[in-house]
Amino acid sequence: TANARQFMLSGMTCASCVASVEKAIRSVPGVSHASVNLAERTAMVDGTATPDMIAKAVADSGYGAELVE
Ligand code: 9UX
Repeated sequence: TANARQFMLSGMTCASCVASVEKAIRSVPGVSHASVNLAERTAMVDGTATPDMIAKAVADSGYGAELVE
């Protein structure tokens, strides 16, 4: 997809964490699609939101996200 970015996530234990992280990422203005993979501890995010905005939203929810360059 256009402008897809991948993040490595930390702090997720269960499927409810996945829902929380997805909700946090989807709340960021400019995010058009976000999906979290619990097994791989990754998030794929589409849209115009900056990596910093996404990382901050995840951190504010109690988890960690780092852009995979
Ligand atoms: Mo599951 Mo995640 O009981 O913060 S919601 S570990």
